[in-house]
Amino acid sequence: MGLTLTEKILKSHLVDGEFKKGAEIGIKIDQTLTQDATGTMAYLEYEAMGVPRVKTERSVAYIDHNTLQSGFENADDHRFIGSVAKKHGIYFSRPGNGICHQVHLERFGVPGKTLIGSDSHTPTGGGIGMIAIGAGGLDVAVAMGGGAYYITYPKIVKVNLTGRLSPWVAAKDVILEVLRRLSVKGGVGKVIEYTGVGVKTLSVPERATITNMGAELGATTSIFPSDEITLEFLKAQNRADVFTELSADEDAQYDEIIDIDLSALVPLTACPHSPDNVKTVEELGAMKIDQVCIGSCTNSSLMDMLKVAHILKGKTVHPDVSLAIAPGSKQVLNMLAKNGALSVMIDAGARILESACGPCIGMGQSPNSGGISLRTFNRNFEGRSGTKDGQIYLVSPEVAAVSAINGYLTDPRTLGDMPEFKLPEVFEINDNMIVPPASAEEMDKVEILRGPNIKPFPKTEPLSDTIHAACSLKVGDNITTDHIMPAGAKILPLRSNIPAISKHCFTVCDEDFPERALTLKRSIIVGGANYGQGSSREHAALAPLYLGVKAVLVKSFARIHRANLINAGILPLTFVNENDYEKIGQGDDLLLEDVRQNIIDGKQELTLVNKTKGIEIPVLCELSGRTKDIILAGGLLDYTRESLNR
Ligand code: MIC
Ligand code: SF4
Repeated sequence: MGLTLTEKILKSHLVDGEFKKGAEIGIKIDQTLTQDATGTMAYLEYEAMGVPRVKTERSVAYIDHNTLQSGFENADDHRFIGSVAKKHGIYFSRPGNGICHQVHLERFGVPGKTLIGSDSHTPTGGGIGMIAIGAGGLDVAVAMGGGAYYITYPKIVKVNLTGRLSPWVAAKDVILEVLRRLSVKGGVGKVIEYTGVGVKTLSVPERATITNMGAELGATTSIFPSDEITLEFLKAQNRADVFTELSADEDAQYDEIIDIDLSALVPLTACPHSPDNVKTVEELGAMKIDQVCIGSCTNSSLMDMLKVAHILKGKTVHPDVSLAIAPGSKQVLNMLAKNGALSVMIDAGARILESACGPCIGMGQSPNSGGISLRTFNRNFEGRSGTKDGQIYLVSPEVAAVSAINGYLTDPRTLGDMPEFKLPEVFEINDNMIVPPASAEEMDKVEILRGPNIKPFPKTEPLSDTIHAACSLKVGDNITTDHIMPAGAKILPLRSNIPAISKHCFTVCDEDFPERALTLKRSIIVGGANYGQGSSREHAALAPLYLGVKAVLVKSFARIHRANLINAGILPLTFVNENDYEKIGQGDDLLLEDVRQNIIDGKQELTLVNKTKGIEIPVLCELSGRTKDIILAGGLLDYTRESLNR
């Protein structure tokens, strides 16, 4: 039987476990990436493991998230990451060089290789034929130290693309269509593999938009084949030498098949507050708008920017609208500067931002109260923009640009004929903002520069015999990591300081949670389905850990967050019967007796006693050999230390 492309790459990287559906498998990781908001923690964890030099083929540390320096914190963190990178064999992409996923695609991605990154949009690399997965910082640290990365052997979904996109319909509309069909939990436990004749009509940056936003499906990753289009892109990046042709076997077996006729797609938008709340632009009509933001790792490639410049040419941004544009990398920005497109944008009245995440993570450009903002980004979770009642709509760059001119949501097909936009034959290449690491001989001389913002990893302890704790918080379905651990310009600078950042944990849902949890000392959180969707930030596990949360009991988990809870030594539990969710109220006194022994004995179904209500609730604790040992040890750091000592 033939193999899917996903299986081919996973199989060639298998180092642990049995290669069968549903099993936990360990894969060798060729490349890693970190960004600054998750990077400081990841490197503190890496240091704690005591491996002098990374064992990967390529590891890169990017500075792109915390670039608004309104105090010493972010600048100190950048300096710390730069020094760790230099010492331990990691390439350092300086602030200003661009968004991690955009730069990695341009300068480092290699078809057929594995990449994990401490950022959920790492699957962008799937656009170039990599198995690229978002993970918690600790998992990335372990991979840098040469350890395997563990995933559940995924289900593989074939998305069969036929036809060709109509003028002014974009790659963004393809992924919005997939989200419309599958929802934000539709990809959990799955890899989305794109095939079919339609694939050949999409350039690498377009493919990368699609794999990037596959993160919003909850998917493990998404991938495109590596073909002549990939080669063309790599040639233009002067990297043709890393090309390998890769695709699924003709007779590969898939778990699910989805057909999408590209020619039938129309401009789409994801309405507040979820990326799967998709409607057509036409359906929404001429909605008045306050702001437009163009950029982010989803839509900030040269091609996206050239289309935007074409639409803005000779026009003025509508007087009621603020238009912000952040080109994705120094390469993109510089090419726009040289070919005049930047001047077109400036002329039209766009506010040009540095090449970084910026408004996507609430680092500036928060909309006005109740403001309607069209963004080419990938997430529109409540409050993420920095304005609690901001109304964020996710759209393609084409929709964004034409709407910015008109002042209301506009279907770009009203623009008439579309010129042909072609990738350049050669990109402008200058890697002077990527600092190579010190040589093996010089590395000992590099001093690590630690600022006062950097506080140690929170204290962990082995799993206790019994968990007796109150329910400190009860939340509903689709809780995102932006609810658990909000980001934005005020909170992000605290990413290296768990005690300080913990004061903001869950405050979007309940202002009093941090205080209450600390007072309780030990507690349990209860939630609904798809708990922890969104970001890879391990802070969404480390803050609860610091606040004394011992277990999280929900209807279902998002993949990365569940792994982060385990890595932090917090017990992930699910209801056997989802209706039992109703049987626990906030404040109830809960007991899991002999939990340690039961887990050692491999028992998966445990009994939770709700002492307040006098009832017993069956709960599942699905841990395999390795995850079981991690939980017993009190988290991945302790487990890794124990393993190294052994
Ligand atoms: C995001 O888009 O939510 C982020 C900010 O890039 C996160 C990482 C983080 O929280 O630092 C992600 O996607 O993993
Ligand atoms: Fe940055 Fe936004 Fe992409 Fe996250 S989704 S990496 S914040 S641009």
